Amino acid sequence: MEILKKLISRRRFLQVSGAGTAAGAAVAGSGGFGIGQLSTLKEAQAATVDSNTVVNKSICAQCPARCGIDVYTTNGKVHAIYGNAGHPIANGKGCPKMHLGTYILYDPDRFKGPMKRTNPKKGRDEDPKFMPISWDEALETVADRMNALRDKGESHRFGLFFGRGWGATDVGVTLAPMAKLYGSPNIGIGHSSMCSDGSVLAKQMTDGNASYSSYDYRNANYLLIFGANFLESFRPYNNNLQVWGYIRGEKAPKTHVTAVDVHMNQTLSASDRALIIKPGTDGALALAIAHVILTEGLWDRNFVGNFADGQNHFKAGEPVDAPFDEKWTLGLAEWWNVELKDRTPKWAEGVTTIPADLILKTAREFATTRPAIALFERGAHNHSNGVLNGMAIHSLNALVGSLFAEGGLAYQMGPAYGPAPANPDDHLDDYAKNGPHKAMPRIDLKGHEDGYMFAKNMLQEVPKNHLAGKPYKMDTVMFYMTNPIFSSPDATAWEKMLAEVFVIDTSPFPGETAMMADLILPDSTYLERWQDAPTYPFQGWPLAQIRTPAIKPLYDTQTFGNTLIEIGKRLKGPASEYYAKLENVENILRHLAKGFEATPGDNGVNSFESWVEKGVWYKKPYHWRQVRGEFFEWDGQGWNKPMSAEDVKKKLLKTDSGKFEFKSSYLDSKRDWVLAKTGRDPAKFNFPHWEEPKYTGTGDLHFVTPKNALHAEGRSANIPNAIALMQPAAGGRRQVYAEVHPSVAKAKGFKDGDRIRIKSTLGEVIAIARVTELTRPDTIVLPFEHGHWAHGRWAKERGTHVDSIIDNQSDRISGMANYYTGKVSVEKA
Ligand SMILES: Nc1nc2c(c(=O)[nH]1)N[C@H]1C(S)=C(S)[C@@H](COP(=O)(O)OP(=O)(O)OC[C@H]3O[C@@H](n4cnc5c(=O)[nH]c(N)nc54)[C@H](O)[C@@H]3O)O[C@H]1N2
Ligand SMILES: Nc1nc2c(c(=O)[nH]1)N[C@H]1C(S)=C(S)[C@@H](COP(=O)(O)OP(=O)(O)OC[C@H]3O[C@@H](n4cnc5c(=O)[nH]c(N)nc54)[C@H](O)[C@@H]3O)O[C@H]1N2
Ligand code: SF4
Ligand SMILES: [Mo]
Repeated sequence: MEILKKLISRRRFLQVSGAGTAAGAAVAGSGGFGIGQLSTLKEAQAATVDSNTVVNKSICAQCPARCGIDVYTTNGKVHAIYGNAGHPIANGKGCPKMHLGTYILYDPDRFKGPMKRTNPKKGRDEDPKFMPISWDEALETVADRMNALRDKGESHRFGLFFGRGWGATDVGVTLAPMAKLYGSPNIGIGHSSMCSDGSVLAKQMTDGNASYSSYDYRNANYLLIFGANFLESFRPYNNNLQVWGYIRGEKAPKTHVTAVDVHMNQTLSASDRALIIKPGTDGALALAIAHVILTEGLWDRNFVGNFADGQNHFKAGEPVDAPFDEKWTLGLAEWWNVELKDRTPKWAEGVTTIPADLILKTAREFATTRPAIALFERGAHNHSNGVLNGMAIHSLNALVGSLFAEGGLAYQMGPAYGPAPANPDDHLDDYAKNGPHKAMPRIDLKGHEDGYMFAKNMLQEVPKNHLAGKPYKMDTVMFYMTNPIFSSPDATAWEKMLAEVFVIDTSPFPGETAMMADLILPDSTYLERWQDAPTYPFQGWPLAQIRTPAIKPLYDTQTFGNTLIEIGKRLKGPASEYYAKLENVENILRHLAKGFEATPGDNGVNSFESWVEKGVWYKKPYHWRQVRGEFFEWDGQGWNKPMSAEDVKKKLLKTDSGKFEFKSSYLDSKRDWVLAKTGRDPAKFNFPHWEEPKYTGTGDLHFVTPKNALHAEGRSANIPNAIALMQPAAGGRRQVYAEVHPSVAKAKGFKDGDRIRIKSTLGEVIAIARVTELTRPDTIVLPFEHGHWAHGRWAKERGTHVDSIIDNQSDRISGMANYYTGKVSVEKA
């Protein structure tokens, strides 16, 4: 603490003596307003000196981009947030949400301390009648329940569900080990199957990396974007805006962009070519592009290889039997024979509604404007055929040789963290090692034959399984940064479950989960807490940022990591020793930072203190590179060290074959299960191939409910500013509109601004129509995040809760929830 105090006073000193610099940095971050334009420099300096302003480094929490921020606090009040100029993702800049953090901190509806429910009845219309209690009582209550369940041999009936996990202090070192130490398969069910597991699994199936990709956009000459909203949501949004300015402005040659979506979002309107596709059919488009690349001989011979005789034998409609010498890929000729030979642009036009000539042009451009990247996200994989679509799209990267290449895509390296203060394996008792929980499946049936063998998580399945008692009933469930009762498909199913079990919420805000909770253990908001966060995949080289509290918690709240440590200390047996050794979040951070001593960051960060001061540790470059079909490792000077095939397999192409697999060995590893559950053709089930999506519902319109720039997942609905700025493309103000095509409005007899009723098999909702040609005639687009029945005064009962009418159907392979695959009908309300 001494060091910290010193640090803070040193920072204050710097601010006072160098006021011009601090103000200057802030001005640069705000987008180029000179202070002189607002007031004289003298006045500005005087104001800064008098105001006793402290700037703390932290991390924005409103989306997974994890931008480094400078938090300005004057006389104990946080009043401004700018991008951290020394942070490689933010670069001193912010997206439109960054500054809204002050509204989160000062949200008048925040919980003020721990509370227990006194009304035993639960439901939307039941006031929980929360009563304030002490932290001690709150923590004891949780530990007592956990200990009692364990005494009965029922520890699996305690679950901990989480959404946005940040890093070691809230998940890696605190939450995840609890599963082992206490003994429950349900500790640590994440929300990834409601988020973007479709892309993670598609990568795992083909190149063996269960991860999102990192991208080298600045050196790419072509971007082909499928169902990822690059300029409104795709990660890291703030940096995407910056990179876009460069690749579409300064860079010569300008990077060409073709974007594929179901409506004209901001990404499509800013691209060179916008392809408006029928929902669920991106795989067909990607297969046709692959078809053209092969028939026209445009594949990368260095990476993929070639026919033994050097001729191109890929001819539409004809199988090949000429020998093909593959280099870093597996199964190309077989893929052609079982699938690609018939996937002509003409065929794809019939499936996708995109004209064949545009498909042909896109394919030729993509393959000849290298380096080229094909990227995709939720739009492409939120369907029953999602993993197949993803595999087809990612295969395009292999065909043009973009994997691990300059201007291509790779995977993220982890930070050089030091070891945690304790090792869970040293604190396991006999129950932890051999208890009855060991034989229990997870409540979400992840990895179970009756469930989802390949899935990472299946949070959306929990209420269904619990209510059916299959595999069993839960007793106590705790939530960290997830609110599936609002955000999962068939969200209302959670209401029935949460009415039956003991619910613990850790949200600082009165969300829907909290309204069903028996106990509230409120987290401090992100501007009040210590926390670490390694980056989400960015440019491959490692980067780890730190949250430092800008102010002391305003209320009687506690950082979630510390809450878990305090619960852990109260558990019976050696688990408590583990948590006692962790001490607290700040201590964990100090241990992590020890790793930086041996590996100082490029910005000089080599200790806890310097990490706190700079807010980020990072170390360039990315260690590996593929150049014209050869792989090299960084040797300290350059990518000079040639890699052996075994090395490539171990570090980069982590499949059974050590190659990019068009023919997936990972999918083949559960062949019988896949065939039984999907009914797929045994000849092609493990190749990227076309399968009709299973649309849910019986209506005549596709229902698509994406994010927009002012969404902070489901978390920002109580921010009045964000509401005011909603949906700029469609002209929203305080309202969120349902975008409907004029032909639909005409046929159904309503006009722009009318209230409409949207009906699915699960129910109906009311929305306000924005009649626009920017959306397909067969699709209605209504952004997510609104229509809360709790979550604060501005969030409540404003807008439409879309997830209450979205069916709970998942991709059988990835487990990804099929958010964008429902069919609805609309009528004038
Ligand atoms: N502003 C903002 N940014 C965010 C977030 C946020 O809440 N707000 N959340 C973050 C999170 S958690 C995630 S997972 C990412 C997700 O980032 P994205 O995947 O970019 O987000 P979505 O809006 O879910 O979907 C992207 C697009 O898919 C389109 N789409 C729907 N169906 C189809 C289809 O069948 N084919 C095609 N081609 N397109 C289709 C939608 O119209 C939408 O424009 O965003 C992150 N960034
Ligand atoms: N229709 C439709 N549905 C979607 C999506 C979509 O695009 N369309 N997007 C999907 C995606 S990509 C995702 S990732 C999920 C996100 O959905 P969730 O996993 O539910 O995550 P959030 O909506 O961010 O909600 C997290 C909850 O955490 C609480 N919270 C906020 N701040 C804090 C904090 O500092 N500490 C703690 N302990 N709690 C906090 C809030 O009460 C909030 O309700 O939604 C999915 N649902
Ligand atoms: S991109 Fe995400 S993390 Fe970065 S400033 Fe915007 S909301 Fe915050
Ligand atoms: Mo997500």
